[in-house]
Amino acid sequence: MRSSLFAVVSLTSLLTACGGDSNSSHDKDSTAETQARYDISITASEVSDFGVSDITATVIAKDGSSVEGQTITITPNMLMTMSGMTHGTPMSETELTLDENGQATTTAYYLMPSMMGDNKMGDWSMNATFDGESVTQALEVMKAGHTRLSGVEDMIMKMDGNTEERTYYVFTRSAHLKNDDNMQHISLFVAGKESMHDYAPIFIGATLTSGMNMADLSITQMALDLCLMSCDDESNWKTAEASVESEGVYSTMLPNMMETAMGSAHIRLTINDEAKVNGESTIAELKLLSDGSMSEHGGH
Ligand SMILES: [Cu+2]
Repeated sequence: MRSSLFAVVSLTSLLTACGGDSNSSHDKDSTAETQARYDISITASEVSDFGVSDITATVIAKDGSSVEGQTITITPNMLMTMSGMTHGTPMSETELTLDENGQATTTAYYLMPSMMGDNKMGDWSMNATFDGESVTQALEVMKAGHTRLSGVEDMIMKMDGNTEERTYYVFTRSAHLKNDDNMQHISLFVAGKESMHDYAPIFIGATLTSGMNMADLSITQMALDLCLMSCDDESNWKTAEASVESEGVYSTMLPNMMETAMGSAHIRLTINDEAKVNGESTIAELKLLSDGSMSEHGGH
């Protein structure tokens, strides 16, 4: 079964997530080369049905010295085939601390797949910069998907000097059925747009910096609510809990969706007491179960 809802969500993100500013300050050398002092490499886990992949960077100093505790910067980039524009994508972290093996791992939440059906959308790459040296690794992103909600008074500055309602993106990390309680354990990630190249995890204590008139948005209240059915009844809404380990990650439990034959939930997002909107509504649909429809974006 194919989900028409998800097709709409994906198309919306294609048209609007990537149609904005084109001027990027992102002009790194795109060749994967390593200069004298370090071997830097990037590996990615398989991209999930919802466009989530772990990215691991490894730095080896050629003189054998330790790089533990030093910072590496990871920058995602998509070069759009049609427009030639570039944009980034939400990441759990972009400034990472290397461990004793010279490794650090972050998570990418992709806004778009490389291919949609037979149509090439663009080329994804991941850049790692460490101590003045950098490597860019091309990546295939076979699947992507998210739900968008927008600010109302919550506006950001664009590069052309205009403003736009800030966009928030909700990604499905996982939705596992645990048979001991017959509940679907849901894990989500929420990011907010700062610019085409900067997307920040959303959590209480975060400060967004690209507000209108350079005003910061310090997040002091945030609620991500989910409801599976009978959502006119407020008691059927549940507020997801923030992870203590990972910024922007939220989890909750919902009734077994296999039994309810529903692959998506209704969601609401409130930040600093402003309900984010989906057109006229404050409720959006978030796909939680993969029905295989995303694999059509595979291409090869
Ligand atoms: Cu794109």
